[in-house]
Amino acid sequence: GPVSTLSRFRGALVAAVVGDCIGGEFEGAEDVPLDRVLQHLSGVEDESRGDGILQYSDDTAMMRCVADSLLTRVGFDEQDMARSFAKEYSLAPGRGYGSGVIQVLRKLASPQLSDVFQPARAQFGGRGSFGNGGAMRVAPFALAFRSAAEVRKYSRLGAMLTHSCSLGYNGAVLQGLAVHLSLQGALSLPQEFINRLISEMEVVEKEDSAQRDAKALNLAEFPYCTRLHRVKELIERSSVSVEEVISELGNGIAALQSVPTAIFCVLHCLEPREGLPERYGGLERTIAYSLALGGDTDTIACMAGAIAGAHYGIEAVPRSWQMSCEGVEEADHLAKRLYKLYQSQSSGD
Ligand code: R7I
Ligand code: MG
Ligand code: MG
Repeated sequence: GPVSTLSRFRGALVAAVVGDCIGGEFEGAEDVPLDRVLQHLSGVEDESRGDGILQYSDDTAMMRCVADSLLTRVGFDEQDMARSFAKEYSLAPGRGYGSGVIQVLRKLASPQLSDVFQPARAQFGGRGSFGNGGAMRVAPFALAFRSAAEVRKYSRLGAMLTHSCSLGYNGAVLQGLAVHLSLQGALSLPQEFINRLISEMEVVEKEDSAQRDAKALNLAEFPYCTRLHRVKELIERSSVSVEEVISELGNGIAALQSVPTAIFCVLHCLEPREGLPERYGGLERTIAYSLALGGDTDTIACMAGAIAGAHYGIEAVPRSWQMSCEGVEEADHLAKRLYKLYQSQSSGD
C-alpha cells in the first residue's frame, strides 16, 4: 500500500541506525563475499543468538545530536549543535570517530570559542576535511525542513561544523537532498530522481569554493556530478559487478567515495538482485548490498539506509533487525518528533 509520510520519517532514521549498527561488522574489509553478509544478517535475525545488541557508532551518535538540536532549537542553531557534538564526544569518545575530527570535537568543547566553524577550517592544513562525517549524520535536516533550498542550506552549514572542505559539505548536501526527495516518494521514478540530483549538484558545484577545492585535490571539475553520471550509467546496465562499483564509485571514508555509492546501492536494489534472498524486500536488499561492497560499510549502509528507509517506510525494516540494534527506539522517537515539527511548518516550496 501507499507509504505514509510518518512511516517514511521513521523509516529514514531507523534504517540509518540499523545500517550503522549492522554495517559495523565489515568496516574496513576490502570487499565482502555475499555469503558472509547473509550469514551476518541471519545471525541478526536469529533473536536467540544471545551475543547481545549491535552497537551504533559515531554516525548514529552525531545524527542523534543533529536531530536533538534541531528539535530543541526549533531550527538550525550552530552554537547549540556544535556544543551537542562536543558533549556527545566527551561522554562517549569510543564510538569510532574519524581520526581528524576528534581534534575539532575537542576544540568545540571550549567555552571560549566564539566562531564554531573555526576549528573545522583548521583541519588538514587549512583546507578542511573531505571525510563523510558531514554526510553520515545529515538525514535529520531533510526531516526538519520542507523545501529543497532549506535542506541544501542547512545540510551544508551543519556539515561545516566539522567539514570545511567543499567535498565534505557538498557530500552532505547531496545526501540531504537524496533523503529529501525520497521522503516525497521520488524514488518511484528512479531516472527522474537521479536527474534531479544531478541538476541540483550542477548548481552547487558551480560555486567558487567547489571549483577551487576540486582543483586543489586534482579532481575533475564537478566531482559529484561526474560520479552521479556514473551512477546513472551503472543503473542502466543489466548486470554490474561489485568490483566495478568499487572502482567506478568507491567505498571509502571520503564523502566523494561514499555518498554517490550509497545512492547507487538504493537505486540498484529497487529490484530483486541475483544472490540476495527472494524473501528480502528492497530495504533489506539495500543494506545487504551495501555491506557486500566492503570499505566504509557502517557509513555507506547508514546513508543508503536513510534514503531507502524514507522510500519504503518503517514497516520495511525487519523487527528482528530493529531489536538487535542499539539506539533504534531513540531514533524512532526523534523521527516522530521531527514529523510534528515538519507538519507545523507551512510548505515552503
Ligand atoms: O569525516 P569524519 O567524521 O569520518 C567519518 C568516518 C565514518 O566512516 C565514520 O563511520 C568513522 O569511521 O569515520 O572524520 P575526519 O577525520 O574528518 O575524516 C575521516 C578521514 O578521512 C580522516 O581521518 C583522514 O584519513 C581522511 N581525510 C583526509 N585525509 C587527507 N586530507 C579527510 N580529509 C582529508 C584531507 O583533507
Ligand atoms: Mg562510524
Ligand atoms: Mg564509517
